[in-house]
Amino acid sequence: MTTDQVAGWRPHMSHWGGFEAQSDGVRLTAVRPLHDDPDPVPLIENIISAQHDPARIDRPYVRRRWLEEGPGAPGRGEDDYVPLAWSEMIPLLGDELRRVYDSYGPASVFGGSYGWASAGRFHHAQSQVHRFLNCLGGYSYSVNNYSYGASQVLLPHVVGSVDEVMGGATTWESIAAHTDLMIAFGGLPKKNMSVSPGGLRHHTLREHLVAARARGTDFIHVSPLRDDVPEEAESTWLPARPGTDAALMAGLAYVVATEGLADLQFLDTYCVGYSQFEDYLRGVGDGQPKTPQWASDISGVPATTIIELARRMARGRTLITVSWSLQRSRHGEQAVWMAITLAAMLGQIGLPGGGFGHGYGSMGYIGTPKPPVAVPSVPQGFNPVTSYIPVARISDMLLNPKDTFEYDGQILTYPHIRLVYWCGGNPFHHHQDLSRLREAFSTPETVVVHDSFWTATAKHADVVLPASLTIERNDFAQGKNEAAISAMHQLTAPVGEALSDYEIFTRLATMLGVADVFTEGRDEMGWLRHLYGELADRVRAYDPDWPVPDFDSFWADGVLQLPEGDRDQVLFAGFRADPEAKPLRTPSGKIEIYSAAIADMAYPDFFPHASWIEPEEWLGAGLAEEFPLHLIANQPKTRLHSQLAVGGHSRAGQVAGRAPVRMHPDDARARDLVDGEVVLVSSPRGRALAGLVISDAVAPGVVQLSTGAWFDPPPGDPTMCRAGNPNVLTADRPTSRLTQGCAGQHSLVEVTSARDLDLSHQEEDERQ
Ligand code: PGD
Repeated sequence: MTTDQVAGWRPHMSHWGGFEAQSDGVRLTAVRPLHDDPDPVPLIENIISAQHDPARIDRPYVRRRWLEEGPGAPGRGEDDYVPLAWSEMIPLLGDELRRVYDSYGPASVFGGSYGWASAGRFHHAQSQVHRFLNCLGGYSYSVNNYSYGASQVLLPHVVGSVDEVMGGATTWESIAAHTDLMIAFGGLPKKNMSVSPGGLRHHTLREHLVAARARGTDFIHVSPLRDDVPEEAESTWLPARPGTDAALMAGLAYVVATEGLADLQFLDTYCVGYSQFEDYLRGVGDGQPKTPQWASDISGVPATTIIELARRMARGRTLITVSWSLQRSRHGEQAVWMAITLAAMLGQIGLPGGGFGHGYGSMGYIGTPKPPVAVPSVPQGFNPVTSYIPVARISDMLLNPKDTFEYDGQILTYPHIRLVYWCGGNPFHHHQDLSRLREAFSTPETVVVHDSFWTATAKHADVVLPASLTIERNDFAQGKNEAAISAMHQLTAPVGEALSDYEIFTRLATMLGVADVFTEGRDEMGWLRHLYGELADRVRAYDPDWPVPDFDSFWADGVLQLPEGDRDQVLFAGFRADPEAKPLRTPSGKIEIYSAAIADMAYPDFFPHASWIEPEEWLGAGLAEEFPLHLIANQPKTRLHSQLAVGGHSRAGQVAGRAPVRMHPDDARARDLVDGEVVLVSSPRGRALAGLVISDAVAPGVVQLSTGAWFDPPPGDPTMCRAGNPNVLTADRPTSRLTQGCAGQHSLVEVTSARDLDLSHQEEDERQ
């Protein structure tokens, strides 16, 4: 034990950073960030204040009508719940699982269970649920994610890999040392970069920006939000109209092409299809040259600025980065492909500090070198089921069993789902058009949810099982690309009768006769020792001299440093150095500016080269008269997604008890709205109440309502959210037929005062 542990300080980790805490065994009595974290984030407070909130699920519950009338009983989302003892719940759920597997087979169980859940290698919720369902025979699954699902499909066609673009991104050290101009489409928001899956021990963004500025890197950010970049970057703001980045980049590319600034040798050696793209720029097929004026008319950025910027990009070492949020919109992939194309024209891909990146503004690990040793995770077993969906097609799947749909050159069939098993995610937070999702969730016979809180997803389940928080169990974590693992000590007893997902599945597996396969004879600490042992073997195989203490010493120290990746890592440096020996994994082995594979798919909404495609829901089109404002539904600042929304830091960010919606002063004045009042945000899909914040950091014509408020519809009206969840407003449309990703970032809306609305019926839900 360290001196601090004797004093009661024990280490822990969250997706938003590490901390140490003292506890009285029931709750945390003191918390401090890790002593060597240069810039810790205040989200840690949410953990302390949310733990004993009345919204915790204290014991197992079952929906009343499901219990009384059986599987398929109506009323999901409106019904009340009956508490059960674990000894009653396990056989009830075990029998239901057995019934569904025996009657309909494993493909009828949806275990896609998307969600971030919590940090921790062993208690990783998705791994646990997948392993358990595989012990029963498998499940219909989901592919890709909500974060960058469109890019996950596009990037393999264009540069041959997703992992390399994300994990192998040019490091911040390389940027600070070499980049003259970093142009960030979608900005570099600190709130996103403070988070990393699995956590991060050091928040170093500020240090990197200061170092880069000191050496002379200039930052420009293109975004509807001025504060999408930390102050340290001293960035120049280009407030482009939301969703028009691909057009703006095409205008930049036009200048590069027509002023002789393109690196033709690079394009010839490392790329295929530039001539088709240049034809597009010059308007050969459609009669519309993509001139700076054309780009300006669409994006709102002055043509002179576009011309100047293009020339400047060609003058020095330039890194073009696109945030993940940009591809989370209709045709959002085009901005990603266009950025790669523009970077290829500048000829700097593979050079230190140059080329392109994807996600510097989206996640803490982008720009951190990939460590050479991979940390083991819980094996998920074998899933013999072949039916799957791209993750954001959940409502379509539930509403249209056996229908076909297009995806990445294939025609797939939606499985007929009888039982949905969700563990570690909140679809009633993360999916679009929530009233449609509620309709979709009314179709299965049974919905099972494990969560720690009565989220809207838990309130749409038949069987609700209380999951412990990370501070109520033991684990260890590794942040993506972090060269360390961090011990996560159990800090308190679980609240009520909450159990870890592992313990819940172990009890179910025992009842169903598959405990040996599921547990392999290990308990929680047995698994931690086992995974640590595997890691120790891998580290020693990589470097026999690397110090790896035994598990107990690691557990007492709280951290094990691992071998580091290359701090000078540059994306595609190997390919640039020797394209023959290290080709990209594309059909041509090169960067595909034009993709013959995509051309073969002949999708009407996806051309074989990057292009500007106007979204259907668009300013200037019919809807704009009724809904003239452009909503940005981005990630929240005071919590991660919807997690711990009842925590103190999260609640402190509310305005008038609801999610804050930001609006430019001119737009507020035109609507006679005042700062701090409750407003109604409306779209063609629904309405959300929110608290108004008037700010000139938001471009005129734009409003920002972040995600994460727990969907809170009044009885009988699922199109309305009283808490301010923007996903009642967003459309459940895919990014495109090719990628079928989440397009939830944008919607057209109108904002009106709620002064005349009767808000008196907003008493707290009794179940909380
Ligand atoms: P979270 O709030 O992280 O959201 O969607 P996601 O579903 O991941 O949900 C995690 C849930 O898991 C929480 O309810 C938490 O309490 C629970 N949980 C945490 N730990 C555990 C555990 O150990 N066990 C169990 N059983 N439960 C646990 C996020 C998704 O939203 C993402 S990643 C993105 S990028 C999308 N972004 C947008 C967007 O930009 N705009 C819109 N409109 N919509 C989006 N949705 C997407």
